[in-house]
Amino acid sequence: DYLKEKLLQIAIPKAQKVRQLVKEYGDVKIQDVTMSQVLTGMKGVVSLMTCTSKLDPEEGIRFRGYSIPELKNILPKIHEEGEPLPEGIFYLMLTGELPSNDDVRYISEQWAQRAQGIPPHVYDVIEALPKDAHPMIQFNTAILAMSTESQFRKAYLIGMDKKNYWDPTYEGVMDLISRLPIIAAYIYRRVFHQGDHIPPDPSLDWAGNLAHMMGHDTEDAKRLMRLYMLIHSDHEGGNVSAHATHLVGSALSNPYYSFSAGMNGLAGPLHGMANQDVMHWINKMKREIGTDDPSEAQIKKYAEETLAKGHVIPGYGHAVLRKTDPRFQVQLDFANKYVPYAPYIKLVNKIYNVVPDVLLATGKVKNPWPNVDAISGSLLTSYGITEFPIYTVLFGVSRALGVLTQLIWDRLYGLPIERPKSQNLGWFMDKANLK
Ligand code: CMX
Repeated sequence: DYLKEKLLQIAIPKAQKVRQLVKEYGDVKIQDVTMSQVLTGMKGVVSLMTCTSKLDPEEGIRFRGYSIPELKNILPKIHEEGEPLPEGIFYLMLTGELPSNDDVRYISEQWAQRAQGIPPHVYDVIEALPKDAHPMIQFNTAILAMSTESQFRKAYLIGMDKKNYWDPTYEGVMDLISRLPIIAAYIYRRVFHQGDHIPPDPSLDWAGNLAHMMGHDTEDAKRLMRLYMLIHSDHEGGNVSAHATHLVGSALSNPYYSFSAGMNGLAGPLHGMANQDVMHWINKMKREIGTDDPSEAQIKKYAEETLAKGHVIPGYGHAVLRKTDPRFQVQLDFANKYVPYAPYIKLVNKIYNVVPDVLLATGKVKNPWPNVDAISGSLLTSYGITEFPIYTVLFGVSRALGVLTQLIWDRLYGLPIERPKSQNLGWFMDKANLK
């Protein structure tokens, strides 16, 4: 596997640097941490090392230094006019280098081949769940069921040298990523299409195949799926899905356990489930107002009522971003280009015109702008993928690319178990001299 050899060559000097930093510069102070940072979700506390991507509050995400608009131009595509292949961003996050067409083809082929190894019991486990179990429950259960295939545990028990842990991690990650589209499509067809399954087409790319297996086999749907898989793939290391994957991986849990932990976090409404909740919020608004095409004044009132009830407006706000999410913008540009008259896209535009001011008026929301989830469901719906509960699963398939790449790097760096210190309320009160 030339990719593995290349990765090791890149990683050896970097791992040495990490060891050197710990040994020779371990006492260098990097930050002061305040009471409020700890008590409000550790925002801004630098406590993780993640190399796959970096999030700037104003500019948004960069993957190994490249923004989304840049990647749209430089990553390999199937068609000139099409979207980059997610295989390319995986290669970039893994190696730190831009892939050639051959590199992308190699990964496509690797994944197509490895995808064939899903053990039959995984389908039995999915089938044992009620059809109306949320697709994220089915997805995560399948991920855990697939961990019977983990090579990491076997290698660990045999007594592998810890320097080599990255190797079975890499193998598990490649297997797992290759299989996620099949699992996601299986769940989709099981729940929403009477179990009428569509076999993979090994000649297709990873994201194109997902659209194909879901039954959305047009070139347009495949193009959308490539974009979706590209932009959801990573968002730095501190978000819940990335951090949970990293944390559980630090106990040397295998890639399946680690990714499953991340997916449990993605299923929360403040994180990945927001893409489904946005659609519920929009549809409830249409029902309550009694029209499919509410005015901006009506949307404003509905948004204010949402806040008055003590609910969040899904799809808006962010723990780090302080501007419109470029992942929102790139989807809006895509929608305005290909499906400008789609009713849900028109609604997304109208909501964007009024909700930021409603949130700003609260005086407490730090970021009133839309995030990735404010539009992704409306875009999928406009392409006929109308079953909202599958949206977070699609997010999860994509998120695997970043968090699992970082997991390989965690093992290449030889990072130890994560164990921050906790204190009780009394300790914090003492620090503040509060009785
Ligand atoms: N609607 C209503 N209130 C909001 C809000 C929103 N969209 N965004 C923030 N707030 C509120 C917070 O709930 C908090 O209220 P309290 O002080 O009463 O607890 C206050 O504003 C300050 O919060 P913040 O510092 O601006 O935001 P946080 O970092 O705490 O939370 C996030 C970030 C994303 C959880 C929050 O903006 C939110 O709940 N948004 C809606 C859910 C959503 O879209 N999540 C998806 C994020 C992207 C992703 O991970 O997929």
